Amino acid sequence: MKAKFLLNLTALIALTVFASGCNGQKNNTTATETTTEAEPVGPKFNPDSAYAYTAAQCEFGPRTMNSDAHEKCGEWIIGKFKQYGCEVQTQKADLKGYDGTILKSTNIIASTNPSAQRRIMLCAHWDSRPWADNDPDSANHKKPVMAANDGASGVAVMIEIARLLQADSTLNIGVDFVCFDAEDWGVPTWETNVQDSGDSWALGSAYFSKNLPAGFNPEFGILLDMVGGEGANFYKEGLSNRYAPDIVDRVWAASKAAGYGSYFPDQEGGMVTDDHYPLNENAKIKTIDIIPYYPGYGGSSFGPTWHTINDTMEHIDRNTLQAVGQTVIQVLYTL
Ligand code: AHN
Ligand code: ZN
Repeated sequence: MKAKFLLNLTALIALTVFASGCNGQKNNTTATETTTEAEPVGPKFNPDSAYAYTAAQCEFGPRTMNSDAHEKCGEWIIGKFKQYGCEVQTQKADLKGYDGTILKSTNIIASTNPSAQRRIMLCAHWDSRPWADNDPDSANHKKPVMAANDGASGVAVMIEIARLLQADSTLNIGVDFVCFDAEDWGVPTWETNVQDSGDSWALGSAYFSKNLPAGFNPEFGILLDMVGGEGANFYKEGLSNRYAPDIVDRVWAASKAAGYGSYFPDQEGGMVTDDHYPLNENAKIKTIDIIPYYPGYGGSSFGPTWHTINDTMEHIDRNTLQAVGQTVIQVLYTL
């Protein structure tokens, strides 16, 4: 693998300040400033397009497991990836929720350039959480989450990338877009008798990690989780740093080269049990998680709308979608 970073650290601005001292002698002071020049490569990510794909999913209503909106949205997602030239397969399974509910789960796998040996996985979950159990008003805890950010945003960024890849024939590698189902049926906060050991989440990706489609072998993966929220910053997530530090460094460097480094602080955030965990642990596919971290916010480190009834289009910011989308494009085009 060739690590080629288009990071240009050589823009040196020399400021020479001449000052006269009271004795008439000249003082010559030189200050040196280093800046990082952005060098974006690849097609331009269209934030309006990604925003529209986010809204389109929300228009079905909350895509909670076993619901009609979920079924219809799944068909819509498949149709979009097909429209943009991907080969699409589905992986269906009946999975058991923490409460015994049978969840009719469908993972959607959409591939560009199927004959390419060298492949990268992009992934996101597409189901909505059935309970807004982190809402400040407990009267809302049993209402479903619209999941504009926590669900639709990651899928939308992937669909926009699929559109761009179809229009651009210069990329020789293949991309496997995987939409995981049944991520967000994790133990709700009101279930004080049920212990949340972490394994009630990410059921679709756990199943996928133990039942990989034939020949599925990407070099690494990037999970997009809540990539459209206003005010989001993406700190280096702990499990990503543990399993795939080289991929984390590559993606964070790409964010700077793409011109979006301000969204990706070079600091570690929390550790999150998410869809990348089973991929790393079971399938041994190095996968990192791009997930927001709000260090100053008390309500949730994932931000103010997480698992609340306010996770709606009103709180989706096109600039966040663009920062993540253009960073991922940068990674794909600098491999
Ligand atoms: C846990 O709360 C254990 N994981 C969060 C994963 C998640 C939920 N991502 C989006 N929704
Ligand atoms: Zn969630």
